[in-house]
Amino acid sequence: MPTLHHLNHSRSQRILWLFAELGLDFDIQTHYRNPTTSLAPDSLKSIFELGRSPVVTLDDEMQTPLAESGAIVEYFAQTYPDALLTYQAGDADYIQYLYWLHFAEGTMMPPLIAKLVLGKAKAQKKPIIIKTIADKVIDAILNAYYDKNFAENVAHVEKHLARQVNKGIDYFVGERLTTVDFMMLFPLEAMLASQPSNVPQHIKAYVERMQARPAYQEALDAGGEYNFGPKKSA
Ligand SMILES: N[C@@H](CCC(=O)N[C@@H](CS)C(=O)NCC(=O)O)C(=O)O
Repeated sequence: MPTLHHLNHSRSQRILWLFAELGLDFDIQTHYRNPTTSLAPDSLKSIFELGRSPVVTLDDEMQTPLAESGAIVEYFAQTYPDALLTYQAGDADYIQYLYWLHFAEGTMMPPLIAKLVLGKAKAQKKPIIIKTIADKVIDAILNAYYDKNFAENVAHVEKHLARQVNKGIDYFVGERLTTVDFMMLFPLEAMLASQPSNVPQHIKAYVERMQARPAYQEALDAGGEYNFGPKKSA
């Protein structure tokens, strides 16, 4: 049985959702972020030397840790082909499928993380003189690159999802749930959780559709703390 090394409030929610959609039996070991630094605890380093999550260990002889959420979703999609979570070379949707699968970590996540980290740096307490200068530098970096880059990505995703909706399709790519949905939901729901008023309509509707899936809900229950999930109504 595979073991998922899960980190609270993290990309490993992708894997919990994937496992729930596949109806897979698995063990879960939860590691908790340091509440001050948000970094993963050292316990994860004993599993995988970079100490990041998600990581899956398999019951194979090699005990090789399988890391990178994109690699994990591909591994399980290929191990369970009957679940039809991929498109293959020769399929009409293959190029789009491949593009968006890699877009998630390759293009969407980097400016999102940079904005998050720089926002945290700005919010940190510091003497007023240092703060004034530091904030100017941070704003200059954001203005020069990350804000524009992120806004372009969001517009690109929104346009794509509008095309899917016009075709009457609920999913990110092709005509059915694929590994792209597991990969793309995380940055989109992180964005929706942190700046709900700035999220365009098709992205918002897509996130809500995926979050309403029974397997997604099951994954939420399995994972515990997750800041980017749907807001619980009071
Ligand atoms: N590209 C990797 C990123 C892995 C990653 O950075 N995970 C974050 C959680 S979302 C992490 O473990 N952060 C804790 C740390 O860096 O200490 C993936 O998709 O799996």
